[in-house]
Amino acid sequence: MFRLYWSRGTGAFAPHALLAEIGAAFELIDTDIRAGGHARDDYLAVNPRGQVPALLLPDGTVMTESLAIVLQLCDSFPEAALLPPPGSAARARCLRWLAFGAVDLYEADLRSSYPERYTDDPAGAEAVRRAGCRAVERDWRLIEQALGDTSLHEGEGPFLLGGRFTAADPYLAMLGAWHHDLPAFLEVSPRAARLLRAVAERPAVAPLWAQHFAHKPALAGL
Ligand SMILES: N[C@@H](CCC(=O)N[C@@H](CS)C(=O)NCC(=O)O)C(=O)O
Repeated sequence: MFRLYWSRGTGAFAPHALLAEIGAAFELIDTDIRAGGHARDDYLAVNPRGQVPALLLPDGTVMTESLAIVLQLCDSFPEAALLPPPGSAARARCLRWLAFGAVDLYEADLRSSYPERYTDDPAGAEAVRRAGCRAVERDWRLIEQALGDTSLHEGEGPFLLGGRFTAADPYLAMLGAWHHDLPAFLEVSPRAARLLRAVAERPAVAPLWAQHFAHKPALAGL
């Protein structure tokens, strides 16, 4: 049994969505970051960095880092085919945009959400936040372009690989749901909006999409 330490609307969404897609047995452990659950000693013993998500594998191994968790789940359930075969161009595209999301865009989101952590000058926090928002917007322009590249597409469809759902899709959709200006973002990014909608509507994901993001009115009209 997997144990996912989660909090609503956080980086726990991507592993949560994949566990649901796979149909794996898992238990959710609420680590509500709004209530400081990530800073409690019992959680710091799991992830000393005090961030969610964390995943306890069935053998008791602790994993942190959303990207690593996603890749571990893909490897552990090859029959779910959540990534194309190793070495393929299609897998390369998924890995490229997963890493871009986890390393560049996630970090830009954190700068816009926690600007005070990125400067020791309290007066500079607002400028850090604005720069983080600009980086988020720049990164989404690149993803919007990538979603329009149909050279590797398997059929018409909304996902990074066209009609084929992969682990990259819930990861990117999660990052999209965090955008600091959702109405404007969805307006100027029709392909991203379509991706978010398609992920949100997947039968296995829909209930947990609501668990994570129902509090965001701008996502209601996807
Ligand atoms: N690199 C980490 C980042 C995790 C992260 O920053 N999680 C946020 C929620 S999305 C968090 O725990 N924030 C609480 C805090 O940093 O105090 C990952 O990909 O898992």
